[in-house]
Amino acid sequence: MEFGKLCSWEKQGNRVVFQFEKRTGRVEILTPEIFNVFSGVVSEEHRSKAIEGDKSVAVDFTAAEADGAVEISTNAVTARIYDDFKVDFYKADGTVLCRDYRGSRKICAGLSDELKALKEAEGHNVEEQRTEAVEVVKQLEGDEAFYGLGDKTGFMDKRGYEYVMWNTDDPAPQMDNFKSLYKSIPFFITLHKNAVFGLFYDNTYRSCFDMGKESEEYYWYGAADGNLDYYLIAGESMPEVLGNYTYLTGTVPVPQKWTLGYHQCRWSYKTEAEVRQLAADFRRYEIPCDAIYFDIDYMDGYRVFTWNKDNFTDPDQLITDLKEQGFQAVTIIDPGVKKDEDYYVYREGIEHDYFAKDVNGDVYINAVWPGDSAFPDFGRQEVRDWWGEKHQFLLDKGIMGVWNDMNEPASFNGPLPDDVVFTEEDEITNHKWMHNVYGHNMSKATYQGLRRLSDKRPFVITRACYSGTQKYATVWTGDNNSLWTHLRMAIPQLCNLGMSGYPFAGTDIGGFGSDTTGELLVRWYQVGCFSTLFRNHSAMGTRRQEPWLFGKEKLDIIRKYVELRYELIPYFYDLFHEHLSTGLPVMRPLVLEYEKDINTHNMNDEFMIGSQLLAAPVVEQGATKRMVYLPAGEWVDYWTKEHIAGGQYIIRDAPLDTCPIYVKAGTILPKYPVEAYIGTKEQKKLILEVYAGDGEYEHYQDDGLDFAYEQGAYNLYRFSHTGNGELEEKLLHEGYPKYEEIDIKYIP
Ligand code: MIG
Repeated sequence: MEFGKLCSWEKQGNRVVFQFEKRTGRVEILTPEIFNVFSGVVSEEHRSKAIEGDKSVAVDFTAAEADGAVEISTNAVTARIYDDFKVDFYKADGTVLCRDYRGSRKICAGLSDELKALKEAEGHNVEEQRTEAVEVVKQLEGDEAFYGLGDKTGFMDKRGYEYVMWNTDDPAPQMDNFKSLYKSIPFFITLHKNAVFGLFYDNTYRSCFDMGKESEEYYWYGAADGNLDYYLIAGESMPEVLGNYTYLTGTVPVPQKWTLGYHQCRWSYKTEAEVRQLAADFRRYEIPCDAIYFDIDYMDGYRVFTWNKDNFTDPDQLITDLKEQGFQAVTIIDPGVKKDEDYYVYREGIEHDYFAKDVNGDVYINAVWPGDSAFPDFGRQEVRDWWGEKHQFLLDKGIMGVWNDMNEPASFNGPLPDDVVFTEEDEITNHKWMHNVYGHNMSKATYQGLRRLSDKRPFVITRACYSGTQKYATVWTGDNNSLWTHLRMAIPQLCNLGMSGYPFAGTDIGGFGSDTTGELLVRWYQVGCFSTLFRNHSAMGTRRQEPWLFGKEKLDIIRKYVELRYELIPYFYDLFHEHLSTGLPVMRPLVLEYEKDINTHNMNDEFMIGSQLLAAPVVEQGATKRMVYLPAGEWVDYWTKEHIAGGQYIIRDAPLDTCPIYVKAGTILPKYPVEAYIGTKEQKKLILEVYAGDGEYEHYQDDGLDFAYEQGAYNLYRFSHTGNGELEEKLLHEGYPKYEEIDIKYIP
């Protein structure tokens, strides 16, 4: 994209429009802290899937020429725009946020002479540049750390790595060198010594994020096509930046309470007898559990919205019985619709022209689980509406959640060609444009369908998504393996999802592919009980990994952590309520809470739950002790109740039954008594653990089920104490039956 010299500029409402020699560009001021940089290629206006509605507010800003640039200022941010549409951003006090790089990129800039010579010998032109249609190169000021970017492999700080946004289903073990996974969330937060900010590149084409791998001088973003369309998101702290990002792209609605319980999955529980046995085993071994999953084998020949009547003679009765025992059923739904003239979903899709086409105008067919299949063109509202209505079939059976898989979209006969015809609302376009939002549009269709057809809060889980899908679906990280490296990776992966607007997420506990061990499984539960989606899942052909299959000692430990999760459900629920107004995740990397403390900047094996609990799980085979970093402040060991000063590393015993957990002094921690399941019943008793110190806590209570809270059917309590164990209670909002009992436990 070449712009050339700046010829003229003018203010138009909340935009400043620039005429360069070769192209126009503009800067739009949405809020004092959110600036958009835009130049149209495929459209003159934004075509955002992530941002819904107009997010701009009335902002006072100035625009004037100064020192060879046009300077745009709000009370929080100054942008300076130069020739070639170079843009530099500063805080109001003049601190640099980020500046466009003025040199030209060199693919081998980061290589030693030796490596360059090697590359040349291999036939590479070492001076050659790999350029993209849309490219933004930012100068590295020196000490940047990068967070976010969704579900990418590796560690918390993404500095020095390169990633590709192209939703990908790759069954190989996902290691640090993987550039793309299932999700495309083109947003990251940059932290440097004096400032923090976010960049959100809202373009759905295949894109590259080089976070300072190619060079020590710059980091760059490039997209294969589409508009130059990105947001500089400022804020005084990481939480503020994240709050501004979720202001733009949305937050996760408060979920049904039972979804925060424990979920059991397997590819697949294949027969009615097997499912009944599973349910009975949970109650027999006294492992609390709220959800049982039906993977692809429940269907008739993998035809979505059908049921296999050979293996499940009476699914309606089965689901009713499960519900009576406190289990909610969740079914998988893939996007591929089997090409079969005798199958109603395929026939309807053909009749109404709902499927993607090839360039010749024929329905595009590729193979997935059902064999040859057609792909719904979810970019159109009428297709989403149709798909949504199809869920009546599942709701009639009492299904409480829908699990969307394979929606990258994955395909068995090679990838979908770039030119497969898809629609973006009213515009005919192609796979290249729509690939990364296929899962987004499918999740939206599912969410909206469930919302229309039922009064309950929709529970949708998706594997593929884009920025903004958090409004419609929970996510899991796809096909990990039963590897210690993957248990270790779960922490940065989930924390970075949280930093990308996805607080509701989980990994397959125990590992999906390959065989787990008892020790690995136990350690995985000790991480998983703190992840918001708490689900054990494993692949066909691998060793089974239900909690009771590894002997009594391990079963007892697993029960201890599942029970801990059930005690903490009101805390998790409160954190979702808090997320609504702040955008903050539930599971948090330490850096989000303590960004000024450099020890936290690339901490990959500890995390916070909210701002009050810190977990330091063991993620190394054989380890029975671990080093724990406690940030400044006073902490209480959750197990021994010993007080420990923060701002230091300590060594904690961590035999197999111990996941070190610390509570901030003064915490008021809400708990429920442990039960076999949360289900849809009312909680009558609240326990408050009050830790010595002083503190304040807001607790939210509603029916955990439907949307009555929108009409005020909820309670909001504020509890506070000043150290003597006396608790003060204030009801900030009353609209729901109060607890019959609040049990206060003072912990000195
Ligand atoms: O090609 O439905 O990630 O969770 O069990 C594999 C079968 C298809 C991939 C999902 C996994 C699920 C499996 N699916």
